[in-house]
Amino acid sequence: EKPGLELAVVSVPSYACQRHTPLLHHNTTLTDALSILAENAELGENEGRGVAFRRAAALLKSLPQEVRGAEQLRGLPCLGEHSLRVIKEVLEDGVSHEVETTTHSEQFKAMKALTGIFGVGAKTADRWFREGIHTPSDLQRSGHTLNRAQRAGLQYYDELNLPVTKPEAVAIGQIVERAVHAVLPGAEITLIGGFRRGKQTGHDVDFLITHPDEGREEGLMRKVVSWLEAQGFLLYQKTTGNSYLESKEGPARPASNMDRFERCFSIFRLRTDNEGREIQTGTEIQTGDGSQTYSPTLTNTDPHTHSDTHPHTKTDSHPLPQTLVVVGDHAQKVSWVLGHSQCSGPRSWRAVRVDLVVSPYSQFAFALLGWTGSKLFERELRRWAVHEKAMTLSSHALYDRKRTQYLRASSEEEIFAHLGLEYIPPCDRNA
Ligand code: 8DG
Ligand code: MN
Ligand code: MN
Repeated sequence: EKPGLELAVVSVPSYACQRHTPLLHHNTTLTDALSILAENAELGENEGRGVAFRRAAALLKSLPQEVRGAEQLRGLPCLGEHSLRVIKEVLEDGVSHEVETTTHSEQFKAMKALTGIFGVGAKTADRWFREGIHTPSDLQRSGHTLNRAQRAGLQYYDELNLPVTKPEAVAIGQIVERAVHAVLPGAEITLIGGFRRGKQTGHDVDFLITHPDEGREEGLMRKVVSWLEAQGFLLYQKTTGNSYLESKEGPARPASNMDRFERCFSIFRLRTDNEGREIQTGTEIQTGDGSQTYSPTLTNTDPHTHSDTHPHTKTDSHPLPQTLVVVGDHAQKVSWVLGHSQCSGPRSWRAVRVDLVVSPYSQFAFALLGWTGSKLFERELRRWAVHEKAMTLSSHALYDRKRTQYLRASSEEEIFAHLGLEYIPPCDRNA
């Protein structure tokens, strides 16, 4: 009679890549609880345990309806003993004791806060935690020597922890497109990561860049980054490319399946107005009462960023009004959302994490599949490939170990077909 009883007899496949996992599902209370435990395991560098909780959560995300009682879970895969215990507790009591203890634990809170700093991983955070550093402020006061990524991470801590919205992602996409087309016309830019899966917010924005003429994409990242830097769009960037590009005497290019994509981890400086639209470079901005001109400048004090193109401006000393007006042909209102930012007063831009990847055209489908995520979906695809098909899948290629050959693909659909899987569209890869 219970509406959910038929769940038990519905057969649910055990790999997340065999299932449709939409963004919105029916069991968020349960999956939130399991995600906390997964996160805690990952922060404690217990990867296996983390994956077990993630798999259990992903299974629940794929169910067509809300689970109301533990009896509905009979026969379902992916639910280990520990996950089942947590699920039952939440179903019966509304909360799990272990989850509550975790979220309130000083260590969990500190590890989350510290790994929330761009450039800080679990190992480093744990070391700091043991030294009594629990917050970004503690870290700042500690006088620890930080690397360039961590300095940027600390500087833009608050805003990098604000979700990036879809309009902001679109605005970043327009900038990336301008940059890419300025240095290589005909190149193609694809939004990947969570936004491609239909998420409305993200922790960053991810793009994949390629060019239909194989080879034209070589060395592209460097040029794109130079263009973006010259235009003042980058607050931070770390580009990794093929080493042979750095010097003519470098090692020969490895086989195409072995090489690693040119990649750029960056922090963009995104000008924003109320709608999250990007304001064109060079727009003059003035305060509402017209008394004070605010030219969009970097307010950071890090000498490693572009002090040459953007003179430092200390705005904390004379805070600006809440609303700015863009002076020009079409005056626009600009509102501040980031007045609390550490190193600057209110201003008309925000820092956004952006990942750029360049792939050769022949590997594009693999790169697209590999960088669309979710992370668990990717992991499950590779696990399926190895254990069920004796194939090796990467973001570069698919290798058939029985036939000892690479399998070509020019679309994600072809890759799923090679793997003997039903095609799962990006919006259903939210495992
Ligand atoms: P979010 O940003 O909205 O929080 O979620 P996301 O977009 O799904 O997460 P992400 O951390 O931006 O990662 C997006 C995808 O990129 C994810 O499927 C994993 C993949 N990815 C990395 N790093 C690497 C890497 O080094 N190699 C490959 N092949 N893929 C990677 O994040
Ligand atoms: Mn992302
Ligand atoms: Mn990313």
